[in-house]
Amino acid sequence: MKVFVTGSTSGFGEAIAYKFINNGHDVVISGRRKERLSEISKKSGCLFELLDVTKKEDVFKVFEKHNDIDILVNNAGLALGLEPAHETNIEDWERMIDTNIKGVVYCTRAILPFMVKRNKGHIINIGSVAGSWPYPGGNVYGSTKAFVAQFSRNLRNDLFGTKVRCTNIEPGMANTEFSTVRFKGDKNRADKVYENTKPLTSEDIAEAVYWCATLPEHVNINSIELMSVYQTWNAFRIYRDENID
Ligand code: NDP
Ligand code: 8X3
Repeated sequence: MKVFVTGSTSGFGEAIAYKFINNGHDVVISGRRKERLSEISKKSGCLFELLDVTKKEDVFKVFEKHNDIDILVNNAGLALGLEPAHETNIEDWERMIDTNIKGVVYCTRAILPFMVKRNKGHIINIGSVAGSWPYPGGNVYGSTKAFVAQFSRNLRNDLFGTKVRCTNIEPGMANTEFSTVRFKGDKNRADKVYENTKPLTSEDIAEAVYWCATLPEHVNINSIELMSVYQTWNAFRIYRDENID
């Protein structure tokens, strides 16, 4: 199979790329950091494309070139900040929307006609538990992943009658560069997120992606939600007002 993974310079994307490479598949890795791409490419022999998924024309050009891919993994994404909505930076919100929503939409729209024409293909989106479960400071990040969940379901509906598959993988907390990016390079704050716990690993996510991709062609996994056993939901919070009348 030929697999294209967006955002494969670190974390899930890199592990997903290696999972397919190590199982003998052709992989195209991509992202914005050229040195990382060429390093991985040199080590593994895979192809790479320098690609910022927020750049619409570049995205369409890349998939015109790689129009024979069997699997697109829409993994590129990020969270920025954990402040309450009224204190956030609007540019952070815009970047999350541009990357996590528009990036997924551009890549999907660019490759989908080719997959439908071949009556073969699989779009695998990396959503998040944050798309289903709200948490303080999750505001726009969680909403972008809710978009990914509904977009994935709607895609399968439009693909009715074809063999093109669509899956949304929704992980919980995993230790990657995600929190360092979220806290704008504050590694100490990022490390605290994972202190004294055992989060999911990138390899756990790669395993789930690979399983979905290698099932018999009539099987479509709509979604998978996975979490470390060290993480669950929390109770509803009740605000107690001392001065309530
Ligand atoms: P990382 O920060 O390690 O990886 C993010 C990847 O996305 C990098 O390879 C980065 O590459 C790429 N990326 C970011 N912006 C762009 C862009 N504009 N164009 C192309 N590539 C881009 O984090 P994760 O591996 O954890 O994140 C991967 C996905 O998983 C994201 O969608 C995230 O929301 C999701 N997720 C993460 C969870 C976690 O707890 N870690 C849990 C649930 C979901 P580069 O900088 O080179 O462009
Ligand atoms: C990343 C997981 O819980 O930090 O999507 O939002 S979480």
